[in-house]
Amino acid sequence: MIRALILGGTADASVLAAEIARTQIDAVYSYGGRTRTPADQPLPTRIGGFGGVSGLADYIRSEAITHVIDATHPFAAEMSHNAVAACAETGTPLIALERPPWTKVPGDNWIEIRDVNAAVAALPDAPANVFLAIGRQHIAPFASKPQHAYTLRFVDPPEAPLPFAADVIVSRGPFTLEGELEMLRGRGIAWIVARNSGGDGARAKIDAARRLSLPVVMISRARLPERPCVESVAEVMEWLGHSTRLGA
Ligand code: 3Y8
Ligand code: NAP
Repeated sequence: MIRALILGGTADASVLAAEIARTQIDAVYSYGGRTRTPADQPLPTRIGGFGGVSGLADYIRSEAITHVIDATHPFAAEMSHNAVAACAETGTPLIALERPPWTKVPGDNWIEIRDVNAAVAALPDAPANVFLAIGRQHIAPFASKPQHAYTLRFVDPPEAPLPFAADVIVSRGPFTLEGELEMLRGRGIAWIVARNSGGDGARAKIDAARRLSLPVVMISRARLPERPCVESVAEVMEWLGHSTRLGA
């Protein structure tokens, strides 16, 4: 009998959860507990960390999990590393559901860099209106360039004081091209900093930047550990169905 654990937190994970609920496969959906009111899921849901690799391995054993699907965000690297280690330790089949990165198309003006510190360095010295579309957790390094007028976008209102003066938009997405064009034009944004999340939920700002000929400082993904990886919910369902067929 299958009992699947979905490491979620993305739009793709929500689509997978709906499909799994429809097929009546026994499953649990897991959020990391980053946002105040995460979207409801049609599956039993747990919220919060497991307590590192050992905590996840204990959870897999105590909850009799037979399959783990890592459907976390491409930048949720620590969770992905822990899933590989815990599944190796417990001998549990693991698959990752990961959308491909966005690729440049004619008209895109990307400055591709590896991490947030390089993103700060890529911004000009002369004051500019800068939109940081990288969430809440990794904005501190931009305090070293306080001359810019920053716009941030968070899922929840900021709880702590910000490391630099900034205007905060509170919105969880997904975002639309029209909405992004209006926001960027209205604020006279001249630079965008983004992470190459892939998927549709956040790509509107990239399309809007192209339309407005704005430079995008694009943070590339860190390398994730080797593990079986698919790009579609259908392939995950086949993987689960395949195991069911073998009576696992
Ligand atoms: C808690 C679940 C859906 C899922 C929505 C996707 C699309 C919108 C794009 C911008 C970029 C950013 C951020 C973003 C996107 C989707 C998807 C995606 C980027 C929720 C969610 C959780 C989180 C966590 C949150 C992070 C933050 C990152 C905002 C739910 C809404 C910037 C990533 O305040 C915090 O601590 C927020 C933390 C990790 C990155 C960061 O470092 O701040 N996502 N986002 C998940 C959990 O607890 O396990 O609340 O319902 C999910 C979504 N975020 O329902 O359609 O699928 O990718 N999320 C980035 O850099 O791309 C926004 O603003 O343009
Ligand atoms: P991370 O840095 O890779 O993980 C840090 C720790 O958070 C993990 O070691 C684990 O704690 C806990 N954790 C993360 N995801 C979890 C999950 N789905 N279920 C249970 N625990 C989880 O993670 P992150 O980048 O902060 O992302 C957190 C969540 O937000 C994930 O669900 C991710 O899919 C979602 N998200 C992230 C981004 C992004 O830009 N990073 C964008 C959209 C959505 P323990 O070690 O204690 O187990």
